[in-house]
Amino acid sequence: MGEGCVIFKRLIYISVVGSLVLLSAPFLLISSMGLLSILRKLKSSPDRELRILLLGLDNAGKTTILKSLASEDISTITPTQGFNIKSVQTDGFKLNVWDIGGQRKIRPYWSNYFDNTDVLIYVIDSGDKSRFEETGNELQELLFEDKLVGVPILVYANKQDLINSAAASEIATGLNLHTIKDRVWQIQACSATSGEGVRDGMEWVIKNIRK
Ligand code: G3D
Ligand code: MG
Repeated sequence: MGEGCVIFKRLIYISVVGSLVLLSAPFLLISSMGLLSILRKLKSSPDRELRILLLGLDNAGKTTILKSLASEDISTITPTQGFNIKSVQTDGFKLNVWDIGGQRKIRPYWSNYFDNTDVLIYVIDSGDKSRFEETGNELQELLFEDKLVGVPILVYANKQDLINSAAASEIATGLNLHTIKDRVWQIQACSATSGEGVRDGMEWVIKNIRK
């Protein structure tokens, strides 16, 4: 065998191994990233940020969910005065979080935050049956918002760890979620304190981000 042939074989070997390493790199990368990072990588481009609205009545568990999602990723949490809105911004990713209900007077100003929403996440305290009607009404109003037409919605049936909590299916029926026909929706049972179910919900979000 000539020396040229050996060098040629080596070159082929190096290029095959090199390609395999290059091909597997994205998968290795994804498995080592947090969910928010994956969201960011999937959606971010220099001129477009991913916008998620995280809404629900006060005490539903939004802040706890946010903390459980964010881990080390969140760089700033800025409470906006008067609105009770938190804006979480990382590069290519923006999460607007606020408590709805009891803030009807400022509702006209909300629309600033509705612009270009990619996904709406609505959090419900599954243990607080006395407020199911109130939270259902708020959700209905959101579904009628012009700027949120067609925006995918994930409902977290939170606090599933409480013994008196309603099942996600019960909440879906009570809130008439099955009548939603103008967008994709999902209800996800979760417990923000234990973290159970939170990740599953975000995986649905990733799959259903508005194109
Ligand atoms: P909000 O941001 O929607 O207003 P918070 O709600 O995240 O501040 O949570 C309100 C309270 O509910 C907090 O209790 C929080 O610990 C609790 N909570 C949030 N998620 C869960 C859950 O999944 N299970 C249980 N059992 N409690 C939860 P405190 O006592 O701090 O007010
Ligand atoms: Mg809060």
